[in-house]
Amino acid sequence: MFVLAITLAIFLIVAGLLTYALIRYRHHNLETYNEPAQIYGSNQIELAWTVVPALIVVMLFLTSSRVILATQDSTKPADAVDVVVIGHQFWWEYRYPKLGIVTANELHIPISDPAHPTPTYLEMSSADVVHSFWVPRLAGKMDVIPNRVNTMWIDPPTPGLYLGQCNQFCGVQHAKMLLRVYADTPEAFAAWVAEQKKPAVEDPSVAEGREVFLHSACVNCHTVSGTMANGRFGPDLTHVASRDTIASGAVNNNADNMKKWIDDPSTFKPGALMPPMHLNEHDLNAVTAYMMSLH
Ligand code: HEC
Ligand SMILES: [Cu+2]
Repeated sequence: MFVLAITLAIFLIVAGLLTYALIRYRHHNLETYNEPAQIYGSNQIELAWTVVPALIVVMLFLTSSRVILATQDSTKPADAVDVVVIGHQFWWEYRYPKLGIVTANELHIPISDPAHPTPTYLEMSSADVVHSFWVPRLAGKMDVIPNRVNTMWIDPPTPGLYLGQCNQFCGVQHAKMLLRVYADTPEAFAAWVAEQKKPAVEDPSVAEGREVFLHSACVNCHTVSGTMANGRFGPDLTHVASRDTIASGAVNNNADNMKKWIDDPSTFKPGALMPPMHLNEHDLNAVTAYMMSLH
């Protein structure tokens, strides 16, 4: 608000003088027109228009750096939640090292009560190219860069779904690399953590789909905890059915979309780095049922 007040005052002065000059000195009649006095070289005027703006810029610089330093220096409370964020072409990996959880694309965090703060500290890096984590209602942008760890923290006080978008052009499907942050009440967050910590459910009714999954290339790219599938090129699928969307927010998560996705990801996301699996109709249905059982 302080910066806004200063810039607003500058705008009003400049725009006011300009409007005044436009009206006061508009010429009506060429016959009676006299050129106003022309001033060439004036140390006073030049000094004034150099020194005054320089002082204003120094003042704006000091005010903003105070806020930036205070934000970055805040001490991390013991109850803070740690999340390792890894950007991939074109999805987000989230690892909670203290909780032993790995998930993708939908970040769950607890809301933070100002009296008892539980902020979430993000440690961010990239598996391939530069991405950028940007959820406008939570914080500023932070670039996600290979071979470098950037950090930021977020602490929304109100529960809800906060949407965002990868904000550095990272390839063909950059536009569908969406961010979804779920700020949960402490109880809802604890319940989510308890569910995610469990190994994948072994529903006997989808045993056939599990076999197809475990005997195809899926396992090279995807992890399902408790099975031999431990690939890390694609999202962790241990609890994929618990997510509202698939493919980084590209489409809603339901059996129909899941089937189309597994058959050919380019239906929704041309250029996604999962190849079309081209399973036969029977196997495709079985694998889809298996995916939808992974709550
Ligand atoms: C070459 C590696 C590769 C193979 C093989 C592969 N996938 Fe994927 N998969 C990916 C990648 C990469 C993504 C993320 C794509 C994106 O969102 O841009 C993905 C995304 C998914 C998703 C969406 C997950 C989410 O949370 O949004 C599902 C479900 C999925 N794959 C299932 C399968 C199944 C089932 C198979 C085998 C039939 C399979 N995949 C084979 C790489 C692979
Ligand atoms: Cu990206």
